[in-house]
Amino acid sequence: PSSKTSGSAAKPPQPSASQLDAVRASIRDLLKQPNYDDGSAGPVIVRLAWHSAGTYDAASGTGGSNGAGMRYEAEGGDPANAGLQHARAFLEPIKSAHPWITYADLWTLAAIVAIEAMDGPRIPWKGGRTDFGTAEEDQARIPPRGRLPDGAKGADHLRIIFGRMRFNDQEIVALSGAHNLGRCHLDRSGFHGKWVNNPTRFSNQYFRLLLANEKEWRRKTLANGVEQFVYVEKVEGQSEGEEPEGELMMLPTDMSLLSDPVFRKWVEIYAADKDRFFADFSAVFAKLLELGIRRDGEGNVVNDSNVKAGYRS
Ligand code: DDH
Repeated sequence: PSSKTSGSAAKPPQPSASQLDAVRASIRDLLKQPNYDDGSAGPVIVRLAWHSAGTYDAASGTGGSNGAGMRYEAEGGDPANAGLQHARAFLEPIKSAHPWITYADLWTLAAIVAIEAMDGPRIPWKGGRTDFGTAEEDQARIPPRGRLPDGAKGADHLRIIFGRMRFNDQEIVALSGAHNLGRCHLDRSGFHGKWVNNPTRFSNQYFRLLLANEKEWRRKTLANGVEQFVYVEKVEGQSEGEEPEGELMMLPTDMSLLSDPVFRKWVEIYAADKDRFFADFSAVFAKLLELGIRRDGEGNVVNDSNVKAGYRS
């Protein structure tokens, strides 16, 4: 780490490779959760990291995974973040056992360890994020609510939300492939079900299912009035007045990847080429986790006010 800080700036000690490996091992150990969802904490932890980073606004330089602002009501209470308290609770024992790591680093590191443990690609990760405290200047850096995507919308909405983070069309589709993991919960988002048969194994199945070669996607209105799509046998005509039944689901935003021709091109590429998807996903997820984080030439994090942190992995 650089030593050109001006005296007062507190630098967290640089973790040794073995300290970081110990955190990685603790994360791998807690992924198996037989009594939770599909038996793994992995998917909800991935979503925690994504929502911590996905608040980034390139124009103002605000938001992003630095700070771990979701520990506070202002960000944690955003309805878009409903359910992510489970991910934070899963990780709490790791923070207690390895107090040197910041929450912001732990959440992002846990996601890439989880993705790899679920048969996904290796994803580069750098540490050095700091946690916002309760001081007014820190709290002022917590991003406003409403910056995360709304699953009920379409392609234009995706380009606005992800364009704000400076992601292009290819990156939007690659990122969306994270819906290979996990499920929707009625009591969190109001949507219901999982995207793929095995939601704890990372693959390109989501893209192959989207293209629906064997069955078809039908619009369904749930009892709560929320509209999603379900995967059903192809049948001639539509039975009147009855909602279709199907175990697998898509959000309206997922379906917009099919109806938009540029998005669709990438869906077809990723459905046909798992290695390409893994390589592109690894690159774009790493980029997501770095949004809003300023580093000096040596990779050390530079904060607005001063150089506070001083390490990288
Ligand atoms: Fe997502 N996502 N996501 N998502 N997401 C949900 C669950 C999970 C949208 C909406 C939802 C990404 C993009 C989008 C994961 C990862 C990622 C749920 C269900 C909704 C709704 C929440 C619940 O009820 O518990 C929308 C809209 C978008 C978009 O506009 C593209 C991205 C980019 C990622 C990522 O990680 C890169 C994961 C994992 C889950 C499963 C969570 C769980 O608890 O299981």
